[in-house]
Amino acid sequence: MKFNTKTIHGGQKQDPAYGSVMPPIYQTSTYAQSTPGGHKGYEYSRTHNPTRNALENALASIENGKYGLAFGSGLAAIDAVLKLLEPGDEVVSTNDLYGGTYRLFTKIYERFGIKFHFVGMRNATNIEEFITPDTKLIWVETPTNPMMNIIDIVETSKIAKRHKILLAVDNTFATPYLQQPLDLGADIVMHSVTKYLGGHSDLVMGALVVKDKELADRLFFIQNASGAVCGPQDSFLALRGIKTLHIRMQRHCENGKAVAEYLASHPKIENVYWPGFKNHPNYEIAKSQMNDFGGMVSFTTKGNNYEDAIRIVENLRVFTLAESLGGVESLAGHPASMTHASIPKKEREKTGVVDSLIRLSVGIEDEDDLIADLKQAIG
Ligand code: P1T
Repeated sequence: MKFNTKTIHGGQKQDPAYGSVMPPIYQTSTYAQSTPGGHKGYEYSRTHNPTRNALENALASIENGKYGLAFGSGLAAIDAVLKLLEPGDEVVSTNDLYGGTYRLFTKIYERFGIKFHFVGMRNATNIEEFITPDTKLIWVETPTNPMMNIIDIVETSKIAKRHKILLAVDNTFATPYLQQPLDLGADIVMHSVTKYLGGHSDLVMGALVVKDKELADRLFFIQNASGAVCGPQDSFLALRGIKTLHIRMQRHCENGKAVAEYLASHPKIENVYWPGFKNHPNYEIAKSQMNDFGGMVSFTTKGNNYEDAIRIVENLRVFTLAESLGGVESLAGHPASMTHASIPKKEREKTGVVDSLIRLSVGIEDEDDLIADLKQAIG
C-alpha cells in the first residue's frame, strides 16, 4: 500500500458491530467480564482502548513500523523512552532541540542519574567521541527545532548499531510524509501528534512507533505502568487528522518554500533557515532522506535586534503568535522567549537561537495572503 492510501486505510478495519467506517469513540474506562479474566480483549482503558488501538495501528502503518503507542503528549512519549534507561546510563542528543525535551532531559532525568551529552550532529561522526560504554540512547531531532538542522539518520544509525545503542528519532517536524526513520535504521520514531499528525491544533498527544517486538513489549509495559495515555476522544481526532496528512503536507511544503524564498529575498532579513535551500549545510542529506522540505521556516532580522523581532511577531495578522506548529493555520513564534525559554541563554545562543530569531509554522492558507502578511509585518 502506498503512503497516500495508508494515511486513510493503514492498520484500519471496519467496526465489527455496525460496520462504521470510523472507529467509534469508546468513551469507557472499563469493560464487563463474565468471569475474572473472561473479557473480549479489553480490561481497563489505561491498558487498552479500541479507539486508541485503532490510532496506534494507523501510526504503526504510516511510519512503516509494527507497533504504535499513543500517549497524552509528545513529552509523555519521550518520557516513556527515557524510562527504558537506568541510573548511570548516558544519552547523546542533538544540541538543537525542542526546549521542553531539553528541560525533561536536564531537569528531570539528570536528577535520576542519567547523563546527557548535547552534540552538534550536522556531521554524524561528531557523535562518536561522546559514546562511552554507558551510552544507551542516541536522541535525534531532524529537522531540528528551531534551527532546521538536518541530521543524517542512516549514518547515525550505523554508529548506533556498531555500538549497540538505541537510536530514537523525533519525527515531529518531518512527519512520515517526508521521512520514515525506521526505514533509515532508527529503532524508535517519536511524534508530538499535537503537531502535523493531528494537524488542526485541537489536541495534545504523543506517539512512539517501533518494529522490534521485544522493544515494543518494554514500551507497552511502561505505557501501562506509568499510565500517560491519551483518551478515546483525542485518539479519534488524531485518527481523523492523519487521514488528510498527505494533502496537508503537500500544501505545507509548497507554502513553506514560497515563504522561505520570500524571506531570503527581503532586504531586512539576515538568515533564513529552511532545508530546501541549496546552501543549507546539509541540503544533500535533506534531499536524500526527505521527500520534500516541510513547512517550518526560521529567520533572523538584520542587526540581530530583539525589538525588531518582537515588532514583527506582534504585527502579523494572518499568522497567529502562538506556541506549537503543524496545524492548518500559520503560526509565528519567538523561540528565545517562548518554546526555548527553558534552555539557558548561553546554551541556546550557541546553536543559533538568538533573540532576533522568529520561527514560522507555515499553514495551508493561500500563499499570497501569507506573503502579504509577512510583507506588512516586516515593513
Ligand atoms: O507538546 P508536546 O505534544 O508534549 O510535544 C513536545 C515536542 C516534542 N518534540 C518536538 C520536536 C516538539 O516540537 C514538541 C513540542 N513543540 C512545541 C510546542 C513547539 O512550539 O515547538
